Amino acid sequence: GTAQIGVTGLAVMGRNLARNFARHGYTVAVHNRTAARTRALVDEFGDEGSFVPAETPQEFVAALERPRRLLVMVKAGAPTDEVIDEFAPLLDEGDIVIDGGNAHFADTRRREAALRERGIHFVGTGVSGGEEGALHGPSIMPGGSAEAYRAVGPMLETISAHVDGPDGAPCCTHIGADGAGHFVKMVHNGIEYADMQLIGEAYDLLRGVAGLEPGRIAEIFRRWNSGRLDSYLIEITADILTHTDAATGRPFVDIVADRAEQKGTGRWTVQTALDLGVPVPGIAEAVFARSLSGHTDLRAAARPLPGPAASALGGRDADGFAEQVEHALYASKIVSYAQGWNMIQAGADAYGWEIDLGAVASIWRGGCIIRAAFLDRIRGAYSADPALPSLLADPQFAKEIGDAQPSWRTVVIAAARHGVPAPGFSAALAYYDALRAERLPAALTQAQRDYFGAHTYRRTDREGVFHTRWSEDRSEAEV
Ligand code: NBP
Repeated sequence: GTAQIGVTGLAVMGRNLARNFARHGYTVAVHNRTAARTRALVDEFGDEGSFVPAETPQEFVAALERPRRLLVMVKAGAPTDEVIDEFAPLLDEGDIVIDGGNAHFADTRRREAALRERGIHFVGTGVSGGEEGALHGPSIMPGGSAEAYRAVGPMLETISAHVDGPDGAPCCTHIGADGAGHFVKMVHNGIEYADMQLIGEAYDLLRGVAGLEPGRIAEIFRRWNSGRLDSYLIEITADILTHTDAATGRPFVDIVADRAEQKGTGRWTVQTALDLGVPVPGIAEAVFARSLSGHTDLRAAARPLPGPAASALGGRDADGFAEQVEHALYASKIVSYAQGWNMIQAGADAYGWEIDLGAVASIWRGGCIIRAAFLDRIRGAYSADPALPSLLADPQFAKEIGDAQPSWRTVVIAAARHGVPAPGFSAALAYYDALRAERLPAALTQAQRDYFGAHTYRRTDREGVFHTRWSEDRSEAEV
């Protein structure tokens, strides 16, 4: 075979990744269960580079140079297992299967172990950036062994997004063994949910509290986008808010049904966080907010409930308020990224991955949905202190969040006073205050547990584990 890489699964993502490889000068074998897609790719884009179309798995495998590199881009879940089962018998020791689908990291761990038994490398790889990213440069998060990465890493780095131009830093790095790449991709998506929720709350507050129209809010977002909030999501938000619905002439945002859907990676993040015991309330609130929006029955039932009249601030001091919202958004963003990075560390601890936390920030600077100037700051924080326990402990972030917190509180108060839901802003503030608290009411919780269940407690003044005989004479026993 002569192809350096093969792509099987030629829907939007696979097709565009195959084209991206070809445009970078690689010979690409292409295959799809339904051969019409393979032919369509070569017919439409064959002149972009060197493609070797294959109709059958046998032809596809034969087209690849050794060790073979196969990128699987099929629908995540059972189809991935079916494709692996179909191809594995055709492969030899040392061949490398890359799964670029949105697999759950636990599935990736299982698949990697099974293929390793047969001497085949399995590189579960997170790919972010959607259809456009796949073609022009995504952010790529490969897991699997270091040996496998040596064989596929350079090609993946070549087709990834690059920060600061084509000769700049690639948005691809080896994340860690087995499922580490898909784990980190999952957390990326969780952070993306949180970012989107916080932006939604900022918009809602500017509208519901300051009484601003979408066009005016777009200008504010555009201004924010030239500052520390500079990011893809802020940029597209401004663009969406200027869009007018052609059919009605109304702001587009007003004619979209207010029910946010989800494909499940945010939910996976929160489920996994619960299993790992790592607090990620910012991500959880974002997942729950989407879920709540879809409960039309609950919402209809609650609609008659009383609340404050909307828009009490009116146009007065809208700019001052917008400034405060910017602080709240930025502070809440720091908190949700801090939670995301804690979760990556927790995953690394639980599964024995050596993840370079700064490198994760580095490869999210381009290509992916959460790409932002901010990520370079996170990279910098971890390069200054690789053992940073929390982003909130970084001196620069600590200073910024400290400076932001008075405005942040004002905004959360305004949200409550005006009846605008801001679960992301308030949960982030509660997390911030809980972490900084000298004493938490967890003391009372633990006392309650000891009261009703003899679950014991520790004391602040001396070592040991204690129980109070609540239903007897209330004497204390050391246990
Ligand atoms: P889809 O997720 O829609 O999958 C369609 C592809 O899967 C087609 O090539 C289809 O072949 C193939 N396929 C299916 Br379905 N069942 C199969 C089976 N049993 N055996 C062999 N092939 C099978 O495509 P996509 O949107 O391009 O996404 C591909 C992967 O990339 C997914 O895992 C997705 O989660 C992930 N991803 C998507 C995005 C995005 O923005 N869309 C971003 C990042 C990652 P057929 O043509 O014969 O039906």
